[in-house]
Amino acid sequence: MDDLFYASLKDVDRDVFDAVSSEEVRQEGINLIASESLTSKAVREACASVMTNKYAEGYPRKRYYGGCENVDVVEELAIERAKKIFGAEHVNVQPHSGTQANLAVYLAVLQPGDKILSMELSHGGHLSHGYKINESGKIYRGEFYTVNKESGMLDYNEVLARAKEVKPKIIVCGYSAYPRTVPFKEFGEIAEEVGAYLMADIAHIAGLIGANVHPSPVAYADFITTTTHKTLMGPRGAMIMCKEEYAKDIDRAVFPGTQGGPFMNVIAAKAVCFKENLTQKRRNMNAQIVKNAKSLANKLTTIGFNLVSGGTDNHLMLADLTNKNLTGKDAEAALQAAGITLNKNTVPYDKQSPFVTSGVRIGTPCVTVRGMNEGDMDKIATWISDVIENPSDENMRSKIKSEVAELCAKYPVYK
Ligand code: DSN
Repeated sequence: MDDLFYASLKDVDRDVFDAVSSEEVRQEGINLIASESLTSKAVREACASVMTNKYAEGYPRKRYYGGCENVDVVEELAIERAKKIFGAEHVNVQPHSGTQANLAVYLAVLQPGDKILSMELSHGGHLSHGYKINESGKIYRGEFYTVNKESGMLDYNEVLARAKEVKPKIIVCGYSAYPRTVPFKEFGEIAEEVGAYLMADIAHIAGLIGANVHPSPVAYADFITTTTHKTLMGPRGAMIMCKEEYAKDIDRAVFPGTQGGPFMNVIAAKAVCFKENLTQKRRNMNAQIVKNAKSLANKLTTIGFNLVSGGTDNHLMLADLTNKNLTGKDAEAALQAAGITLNKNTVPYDKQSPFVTSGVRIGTPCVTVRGMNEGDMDKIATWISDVIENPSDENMRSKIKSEVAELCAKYPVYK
């Protein structure tokens, strides 16, 4: 081995080392991005392990490469633990991302041109649910349902009527920006009535489901996909769960259908995060994520914010800023300048473009993981309000920025 092989990142590549160090500092700020979380040291150790070196096309004990005895152990552990968390019959832990997982399900059961019925993107859906600029909408035909205009919530009769009109091959439920409980049972009934498969994309709420603070789709959905890096607090990646009768089709659709070699270091980290999710500590944490979201939503409502659907049942809320005369884009920038990171987001029936938007999405996973509680949510709500009501007041922003730093110092992420 040469010297380069043993040298540390700091010595080999100062540019990358500095960017990583700055990212560590940035992550000590307030992060309200609903789709992000923080990984444990153990998860990060597995991610950075020597398993990154191993090719393992195939599945445990049926590989196309020699030397897979150790990676087989971690893949089997990941599968077994995921089954335990969710009570699923079959699990595939190889998908590299949520979009890859969704595409594999479509490949397993759809033919080109078949119809996917899912939530309209601007109402909280996802690109990979049949949207036309994504492969899912190029190969298959995306048709969409919406939330009810008055309530901002899903309406069973409206979705059923749309399903009867579209006659889809698959219905997708589970969202990126829906603050309410997903009615999986009702979706199961609708899918049965129109003879469609049901796929639940639980990426955002998987940790909440594992902790029993959101109902599970397992009894109703044919296929369940999720990323592992949101409320599950695992590495960036995904998995698919399904009934045993679809196991072979799903496995074939992942490999060799849509992917080659699995990322075995990431699968090792998935196994670790699933073990963590089986503990009472993680269940409590997911319950606290929901409590904090409710608390933040209540405070924001009290001080004059319009939340889509009037509040939240899960880890996120959508604030409609139309009454504040500020776009989501400008609110995101103003809050960032005050040390608060979140993302602009369309609200249902938005008149602004997806790049500008009328709203912001606010999520509580990251602040909860580091230990913040309901009292801290009150402070965060007040800062959000002060910044949004005074978007060009730089003095106010810098005052808030130091208060934010003070609160964050009480809850360090990387000790
Ligand atoms: N899952 C999306 C989000 O909610 O941020 C990104 O694809």
